[in-house]
Parts: sequence; structure tokens; C-alpha cells
Amino acid sequence: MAKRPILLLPDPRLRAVADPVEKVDDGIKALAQDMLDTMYDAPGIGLAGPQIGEMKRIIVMDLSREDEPNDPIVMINPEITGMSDDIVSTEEGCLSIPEVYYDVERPAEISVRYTDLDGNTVERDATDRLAVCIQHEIDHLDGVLYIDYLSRLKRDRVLKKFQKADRLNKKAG
Ligand code: GNR
Ligand code: NI
Repeated sequence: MAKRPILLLPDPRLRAVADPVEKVDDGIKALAQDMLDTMYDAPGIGLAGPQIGEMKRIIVMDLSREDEPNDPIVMINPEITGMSDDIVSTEEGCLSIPEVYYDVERPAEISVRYTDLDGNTVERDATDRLAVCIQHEIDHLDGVLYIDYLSRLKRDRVLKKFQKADRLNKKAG
């Protein structure tokens, strides 16, 4: 069990594009486990590599309910291969932007292709919260945050709040 610190807005690593994973080796498996440990501890329903400063295209999720056994999902080099025309609006939050929640519109259903921890290529369709979460996490791999979909007024308000907290943090050391 290795929990890692989660980077917060406005850390520039959250705005960088992550690199493809070349090979699913023991290092990647250990990273996936650290990411799951960090996500469960937070707690959150998803986590992307860049959120712990690992600039690799890997995401982890668990959409199981509290009264259900854990159902960890690890996706390496995930790609959205299709999306529905119908759109859903869901309240989103982000572990890198704590205590902020806003409604975001996204395609309701997607198809995703990725490599799993055994190195196999997997294609699956996703709906509901899983579809939203996959899109939120893949955005992280491209330096995109859900606040980017808000009006400029709302986004700037969030940015300002976290820039100020960051300044105070640095001053305090
Ligand atoms: O824990 C999380 N909850 C959440 C809720 C609605 C839509 C997306 C998410 S993902 C988030 C964890 C996170 O920041 N992942 O990057
Ligand atoms: Ni997030």
C-alpha cells in the first residue's frame, strides 16, 4: 500500500499531456496499485497518472457502491473510439480541485479501447457514471480539467481561489 500525494490546481503538471505507456511491466503494475491505493484513500471514483505527477497515460477507477465489493478498473493508453449524440449533465468533482462541484455536459455513452494490466487490448462500451468518469480521466491525460467546460466566469473564480491558496501555501513553506 503506497498512497501518493495528489497534485492540486494550479500545478502545471495537471496541464501537460501525458506520454503513452510503452510496455506493461512491473513498474506500471506497481504504479497502478499506488494509484488505486491513493484513489481509495482519498476517497475518489477515479484517478489519472498526472494527478500524482506520473506523466503516463494510465487511469484507474472504481464505480462500485459502498455496499459492494471493490471493482477496480485500470486502463492503459485509453482512447475513446466512439461517442453517442445524446448528452448527459452530471455534477463532477475532481480530487485535484477539492470541494468544488459543477454540472458538466458530456456524451452519455462512449466506446473505449485500452490496454489492461495483462497487456491485452480491450474494447468496451460504457454508460452512466462510468462513461462520465472515463471521459473525465482521459481528459486528465491531455491536460484538460472539467472546469475547462464551465463559463469563463465560473472557471476564473475557481482558478483564483486555488491560485490564492497556492500563494499562501508557498509563503508558509
Ligand atoms: O472522485 C471523483 N468523482 C467524480 C465525480 C463525478 C465525475 C468525475 C469524478 S472523478 C473524481 C476523481 C478525480 O478527480 N479523478 O480525476
Ligand atoms: Ni479529476
